[in-house]
Amino acid sequence: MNERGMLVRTERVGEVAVLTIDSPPVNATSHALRSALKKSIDEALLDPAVKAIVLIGAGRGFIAGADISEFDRPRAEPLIPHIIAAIEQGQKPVIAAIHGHALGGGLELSMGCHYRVATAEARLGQPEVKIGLIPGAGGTQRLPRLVGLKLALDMIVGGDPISAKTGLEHGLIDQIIAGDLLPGAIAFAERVMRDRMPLKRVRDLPPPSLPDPDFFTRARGDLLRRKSALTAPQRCIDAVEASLLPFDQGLKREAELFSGIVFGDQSRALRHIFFAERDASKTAAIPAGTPTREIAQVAVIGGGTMGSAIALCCADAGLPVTLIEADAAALDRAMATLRRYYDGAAKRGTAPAEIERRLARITGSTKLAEIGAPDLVIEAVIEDLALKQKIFAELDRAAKPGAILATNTSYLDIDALASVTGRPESVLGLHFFSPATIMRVMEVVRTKKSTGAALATGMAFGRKIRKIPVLVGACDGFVGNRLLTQRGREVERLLAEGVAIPAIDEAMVAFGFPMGPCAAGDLAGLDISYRARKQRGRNLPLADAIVDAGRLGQKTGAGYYRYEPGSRAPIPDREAQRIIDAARGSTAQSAVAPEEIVARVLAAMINEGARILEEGIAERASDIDVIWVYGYGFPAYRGGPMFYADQVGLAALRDRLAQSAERFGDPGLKPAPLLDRLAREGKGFREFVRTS
Ligand code: 3H9
Repeated sequence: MNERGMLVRTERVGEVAVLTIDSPPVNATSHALRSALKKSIDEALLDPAVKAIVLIGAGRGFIAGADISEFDRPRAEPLIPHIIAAIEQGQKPVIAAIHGHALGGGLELSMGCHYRVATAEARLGQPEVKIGLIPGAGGTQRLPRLVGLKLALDMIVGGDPISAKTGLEHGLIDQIIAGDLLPGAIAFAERVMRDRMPLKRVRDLPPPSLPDPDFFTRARGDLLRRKSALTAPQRCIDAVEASLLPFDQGLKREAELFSGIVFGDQSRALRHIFFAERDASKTAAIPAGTPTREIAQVAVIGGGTMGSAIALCCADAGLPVTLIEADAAALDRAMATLRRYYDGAAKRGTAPAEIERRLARITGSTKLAEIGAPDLVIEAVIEDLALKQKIFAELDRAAKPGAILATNTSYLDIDALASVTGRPESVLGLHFFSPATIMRVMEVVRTKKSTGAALATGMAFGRKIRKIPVLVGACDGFVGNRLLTQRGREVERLLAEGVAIPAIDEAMVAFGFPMGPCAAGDLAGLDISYRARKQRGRNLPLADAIVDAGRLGQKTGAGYYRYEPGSRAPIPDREAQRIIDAARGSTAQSAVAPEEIVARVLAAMINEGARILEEGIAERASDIDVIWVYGYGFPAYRGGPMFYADQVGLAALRDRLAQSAERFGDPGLKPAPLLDRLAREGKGFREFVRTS
């Protein structure tokens, strides 16, 4: 919005009216913006001095689409199609001038204009599918008419944007403007007037032609093979197929399909995650304007699975990194891991020169004194407090003043690590999730003494290496692993009742997890959680029995399942069941319904989430959702455990937990006080706001 509070500003340049859309941060088409835009276009169309109109965005881009926060409410007119109708019915050329992003409703609006010009760096896309929607303002009808069915379907079902160059090649863009966009767009408008170029209405183009008769059957088959539980991609195909119909019929079909999913659970959950992901970086612990230290150089201590992966994340993001290992043999192993990763990257298409550049950013050494002058050191050695304290004391001496010392511990006391240094204010946790090169989330753990500047730097570092950083409090397991522990306890209880291993996994996969908890344990290595339990004096007799039998998961060819050499496919194994039966002293099988398995496992996790919120370990429920969606594969279309809890209803959850606590004699299952309170007040976790 400009200084006069106007969302759309009109200026005249000769006979061209320039309408600048100015609604930070991304010019999303809120109701207010749509109203202002419709009014400005109507005025320009009526003004006899105006012969052509240029639409341009102020700030970072053209328009990022509809205002996603408005989809929970009934849509208020004017809608984007009304604005497009005004343009199409008008007799003056309207040119969309695109820089940055033209996404969703933004691209749809531009396709309602007669011409589109763009800067070379502009990105054009229909990302609605990523928030569980289809384009709803004519995109499924106009895009295929402009670029053909194949590219349109790819863009609408995949949701990824294309470049202006690709847009130009396929007829979406009429011209790429080399210099400044606005003068270039005005010059284009003047040419349209001078040469009396036709007012091209995309709706008047003939329907796209089918590349082959099986085109849509194949597209549906591809989707089926991906076994996606998402509804939106299917609806996208249906809507694009309707572009074969006469335009208005296709538009009507699009509107029906859009209405059918916009209030559905999947889209609501995905929209929640969209905002949750962005909210995670806003935290009261880091006041606005807190300075961050620039991270130009990183050191990683420990080149095991985690340490190597963290070094790779840094190198991939352009950061030079020194990797320190205890001895030459361990360093060789770590370097071999890095090379294997880049061999994989080469197979996936990364150019050899790029791989060389990334590898060259990683220097290995066996001496802590050789860390150089990093701005950030991340310790990722085994979970041994005494060893970590020794390393932190040494790091405090070796690292330059002001450098941040971080630990990747999953559960050890970070304050105890900070206490051995002379810079406890610069110590924090940076907890990565396995596999760290893939999982997008990172917990930034604050200690009692970490300063806002240190935390802000940790968060900025997370963004720099393309993670979603979430600030959490220090405690045993932080946020993610505390819920994981509860999941493990409930799985153990189900196993003890005689529920078969595959039955548990199948139920969780049917709910939407990419793999079940037992298969996930096999993948991660069962010895890791086993060791963590033993260090803390905890037992899970059945899970322990599997490890005690030498079955550590995929790496030993057997865990909860068995694995053929070279294969990661879990095969149900009688021997694993026999070990569990021996440990529980029974062979009696019990059939618990899949829905009941899921409900029990999730209730235990959600209860822990409530405790975490109450203790202030997470700032808001949606942070827990972000951690579980991006750190553990909780299905995004279910919104994360706390969002899901709100859908189920907290009163029902509380009653279930109370019954389970009594039935199993486990006080850990008693409803958390916060869950109980919110349930009594008829509220959800979404409404929980910390007051202290
Ligand atoms: C649609 O268009 C449906 C149509 O078919 C019409 C149907 C009738 N709405 O991501 P960032 C906020 S559906 C509301 O951090 P970046 C965002 O929350 C829409 N808010 O920046 C954040 O706020 P805050 C289709 C939005 O530079 C701030 O803007 N479009 C929207 O990393 C900055 O965002 C999409 O799905 C929005 N549409 O990335 C595009 N977009 O500062 C969604 C952003 O308070 N957006 N915000 O945290 C994006 O992909 C990225 O935001 C974008 C910028 C690439 C644009």
